[in-house]
Amino acid sequence: EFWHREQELVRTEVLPYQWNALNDKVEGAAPSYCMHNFRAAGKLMKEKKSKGKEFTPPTYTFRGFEALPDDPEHPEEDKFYGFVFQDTDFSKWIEAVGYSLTIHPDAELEKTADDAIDVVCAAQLENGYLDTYYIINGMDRAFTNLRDHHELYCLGHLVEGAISYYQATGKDKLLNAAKRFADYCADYFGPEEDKCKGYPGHEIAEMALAKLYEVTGEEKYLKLAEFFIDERGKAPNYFEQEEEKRAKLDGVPYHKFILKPDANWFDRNRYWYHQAHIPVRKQSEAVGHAVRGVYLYSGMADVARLSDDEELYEACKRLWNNIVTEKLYVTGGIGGSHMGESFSFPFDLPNDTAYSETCAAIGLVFFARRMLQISAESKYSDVMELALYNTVLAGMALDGKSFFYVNPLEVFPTACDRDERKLHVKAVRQKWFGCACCPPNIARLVSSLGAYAYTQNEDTLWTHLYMSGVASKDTSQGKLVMETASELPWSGKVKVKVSGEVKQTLAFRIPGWSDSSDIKWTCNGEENIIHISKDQVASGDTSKAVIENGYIYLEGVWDNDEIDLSFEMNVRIVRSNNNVRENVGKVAVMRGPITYCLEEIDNGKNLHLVHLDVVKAQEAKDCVSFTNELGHNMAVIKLPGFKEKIEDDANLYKYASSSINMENAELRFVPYYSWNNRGIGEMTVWVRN
Ligand code: FUB
Ligand code: ZN
Repeated sequence: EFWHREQELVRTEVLPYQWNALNDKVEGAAPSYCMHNFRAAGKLMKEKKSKGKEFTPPTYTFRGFEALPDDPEHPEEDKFYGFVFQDTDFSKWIEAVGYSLTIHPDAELEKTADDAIDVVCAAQLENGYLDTYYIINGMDRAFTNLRDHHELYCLGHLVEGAISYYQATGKDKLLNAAKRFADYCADYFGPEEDKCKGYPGHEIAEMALAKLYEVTGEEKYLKLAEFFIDERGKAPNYFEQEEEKRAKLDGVPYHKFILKPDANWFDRNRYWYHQAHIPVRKQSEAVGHAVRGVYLYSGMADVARLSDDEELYEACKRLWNNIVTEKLYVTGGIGGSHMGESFSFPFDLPNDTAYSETCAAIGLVFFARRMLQISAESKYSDVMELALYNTVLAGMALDGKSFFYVNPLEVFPTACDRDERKLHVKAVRQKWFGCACCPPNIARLVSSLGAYAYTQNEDTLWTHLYMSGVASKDTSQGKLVMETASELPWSGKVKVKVSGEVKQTLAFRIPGWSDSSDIKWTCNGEENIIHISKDQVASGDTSKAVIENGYIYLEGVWDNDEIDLSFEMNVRIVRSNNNVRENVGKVAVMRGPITYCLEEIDNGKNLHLVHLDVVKAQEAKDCVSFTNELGHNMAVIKLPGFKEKIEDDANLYKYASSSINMENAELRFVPYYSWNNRGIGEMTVWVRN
């Protein structure tokens, strides 16, 4: 089954590999220094304890946003290395470990994790503060650069990692450490007069604190999340005030940045990057750093749900709609611009210079999941599924051993290191990154996918993603068990067996990609069948089911019943809204939740000269076949097209009336997520027609 393979890959390949990476033991890969830093901070804490009053704490020196050893062969034992947020490599890893242990107990992995937790906890200050960057470099400057220095981002990841590990194992050592750091922050930040009015430069603490509130029931965590959300973007801007204070501390003149006469667009709008340009509740356009954006929106959705905050929910809806109507790639990626890894202006979705960071697609999945928790509407789950099957999966090689950070929709390898605009685009997955945010993010999402497939309230269980597996729900009448066997993403056939003799409404998503759906089910020995058309109009005995917001709701007392869902899955040839300048005159091929692409290995060089014959392609029969060539079963699509012959005469320019030599070509499309698993070469999602 599709996702089981991915989860097994995470367990057997990715987690051990990442543990080595965290310990700088992957040959040829950029060192992480993550565990090195925890050890260095732990050593310092030990020294502090043994020296007592004699201990002289380090005083802060800024050694760069990324500090690297002078001699890479011999990093100094006591120094902090890596990015200011390097601790989060551990936090994401332990989060993935927790989820993975829930699916598959593994004593050896748990032991490794327990030992790692000991190292991490030994680095914590007595007051609860835990970010090795400042512990090692000098606490005198802690919380003086919230805009750039990620301390609250480290808090957020630590909290999420600790919760996952606690829920998986019942062990609360890391959870207690995370709570102590959160308590320290709750004492430090807040609306009270004597507290700091700052908020995270990189969001995540908002959703993490909301989760911590749900796990512990302690209101102060939700209040802190709310505070962070509501302070953001208020005037006067906190980041600006903070910068002014810092200039004083550094004894340097302070120039209000945005008033600099020669400031470019990006600088004039620098608080967009942090979604801090206007108060969050007033925001309608997704702007700035894309990962930060969707992490913020996820936190907003959590707080809106937990506090019944209608105004905040409205802002979430506006931001969601803006993303999906103007800023979403056909691969489910977001954040098209490499300038600040950010959302670009409306409809700017470049293919060959796309940023489309893996983490940003993951953040979109987080946001979708949270919107679904408030209101089950397939407009969220359709996009969640698109992001998952395409950009998120493309972020990892099929053997789990290399990763993409940037996910372009078109690649000409020669240009990647020669065209300045494409220097961020890699034509081949990397073993690891100095800034290794994406690989552990994939690991934590893939190993917790069950939580995205379902949501529930007291009387309803929703299925959003069709993954094979067992879901169970404790109800006041007993346990409901739902066993799903899904053929997705290659066929739209899903079988669900329900048992438990429990009265419950079961809701199933009708995928937006399906041209029609047939739902057959038995309940109390009675057989029912309903046909749903593309525009979601039902025929058959419609008294037995309700269709709402893209979900079919079946109510009943279920016991040993079967539900057959059959979603018609055809090849779809799609075009963009013509505001997307890049894609005019081009089409993309999709089938079910999968977006396809052409690769050089199948279609030869010069993919810019390839045309799809849309008319013939739409009529093509038997164009889908299955292959196991990449070690797992996947559907490939062959469609008729043409290829312009390369012109090898000496004329760079000629009259437009001069003929172009075309030859027929059978185009072989493969799933986008599988690209670059067969060596380096050209790739394109959008094809001329
Ligand atoms: O800043 C922390 C992480 O590094 C961000 O989420 C990524 O976009 C990368 O910049
Ligand atoms: Zn990332």
